[in-house]
Amino acid sequence: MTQKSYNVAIVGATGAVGQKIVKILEEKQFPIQHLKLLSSKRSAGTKVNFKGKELIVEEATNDSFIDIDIALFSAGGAVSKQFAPEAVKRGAVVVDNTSAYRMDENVPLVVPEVNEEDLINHQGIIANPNCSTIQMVAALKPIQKAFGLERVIVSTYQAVSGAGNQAVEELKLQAEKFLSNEVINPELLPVKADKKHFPIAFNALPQIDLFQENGYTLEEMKMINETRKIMHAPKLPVAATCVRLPFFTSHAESVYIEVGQEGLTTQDLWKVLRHADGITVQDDPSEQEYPTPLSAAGKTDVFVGRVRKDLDQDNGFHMWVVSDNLLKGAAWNTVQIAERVLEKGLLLK
Ligand code: NAP
Ligand code: 3JM
Repeated sequence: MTQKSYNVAIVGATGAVGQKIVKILEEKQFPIQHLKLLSSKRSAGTKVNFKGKELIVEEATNDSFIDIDIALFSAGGAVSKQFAPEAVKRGAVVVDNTSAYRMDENVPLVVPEVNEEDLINHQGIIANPNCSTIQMVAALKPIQKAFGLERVIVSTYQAVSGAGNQAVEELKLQAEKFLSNEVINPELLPVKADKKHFPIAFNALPQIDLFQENGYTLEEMKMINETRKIMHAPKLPVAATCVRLPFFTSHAESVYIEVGQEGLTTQDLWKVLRHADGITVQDDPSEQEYPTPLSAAGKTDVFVGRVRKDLDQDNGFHMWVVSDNLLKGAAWNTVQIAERVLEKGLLLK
C-alpha cells in the first residue's frame, strides 16, 4: 500500500528556521505530495533544492493556502497574525513557530516528548514553543514525572542564529572587524526594535527581546510562562536570565531545580534522563564528558551533562542542557508536531 502524502507550505522558507525545516522534511522523509515555499516579496523567485528538484519561493498571500493540509510558519509574529487564520480558514492546520499564539488558551503549545496529548484539542493552530523553553522542558519533564518539581532557576547561553540570518551575518562581520582593529557599528543585536545596539563579537549581552515592566526581558517571560503551560504546572516557581553569546548554533542552559523528594542522588536523575525520549546524557567528569554548543550542533536530541546535587539544598540539583536551537529548538520540534498531527488523524480535512 502506498503511504498517503500531503500538501505542505512553509512560511518563512528563506529564513534561518525555514531553511532547516526544508532540510529536515527531506531527511525525515515527511510524506509530501507538494511543497510550497513562501516568503515576503523580497525573496520571491529564490530557487531552493528539495529532493533533487528546484522549487521557486513565492510571496505569501491568502490564496497561497488553498489546498494546503499543513502550513509551517516561521516568519515572525506579525506574519502569523496576518496569515495563520487565513490558512486555517482554507483548511490547513498551522504549526506556528512564533510567539503570536503560544499563550492563547485555545492553542496547544507542544513539545511532543512532553505533552503530545494536548494536540487533540487544537482548533487549527498549534504553537511551537520558544527554543530555550523546548530544550529545558524536554529535560525537566522526566524528572517532574519521576520525582515532582518544585522550583526552576535557569540562566541561558544563547547562539546568535536564534535572532535570524541577519544576526549571524552581524557576528561574522563584527568578528572580522574586531580582529583587524576596524570600527564596529552594531545595528541589530540585542534587539532590532530597541533604541540601542551593542557589539556581540567577543561580548555577552544580557538582553534577548525587549524589557518588560517587571525588569525581565520578553525572552525570559516566554521561558517562564511557556514552561508552566507545557508542563501543566501553572504555579511552578520559574526564574530565568537569558544571555546572547557570540557563537552561531545551539543554546546552552545552566538549570537549577528543586525536586519533590528528599534524599535523591545524581545517579537517580541520570537514570530517568537516560530513559527519556529525545534526551542524551553526556556526563562523565572523569573523562571531561559534557555537551557543548559545538558538539550539539546539527543533532536533533537535547543533551544533558554536569548533573550534580546542590551542596546545601537536599532536593536541589544543577544541570547543563544543550541543544541545536534551530533543530529541536525550532525546525525539528515543528516537524515532529506535524508528524504527530498526521499519526493522530488531526488534520482539518
Ligand atoms: P530570519 O532568518 O530573519 O527569516 C525570516 C523569514 O521570514 C524569511 O524567510 C523572510 O522572508 C520571512 N518573512 C519576513 N516577512 C515576511 C512576510 N511579510 N511574509 C512572508 N514571509 C516573510 O528569521 P528566523 O530566525 O528564521 O525566524 C523566523 C521566525 O521564526 C522568528 O521571527 C520567530 O518568530 C520564529 N522563531 C522561533 C524560534 C523558536 O524558538 N521556536 C526560533 C527562532 C525563530 P524574506 O527572505 O522574503 O525576507
Ligand atoms: C524568536 O515577531 C517577531 O519579530 C519575531 C520575534 C522572535 C520570536 C517571537 O517572538 O516569535 C524572534 C526570535 C522568537 C520566538 O521564538 O519567540
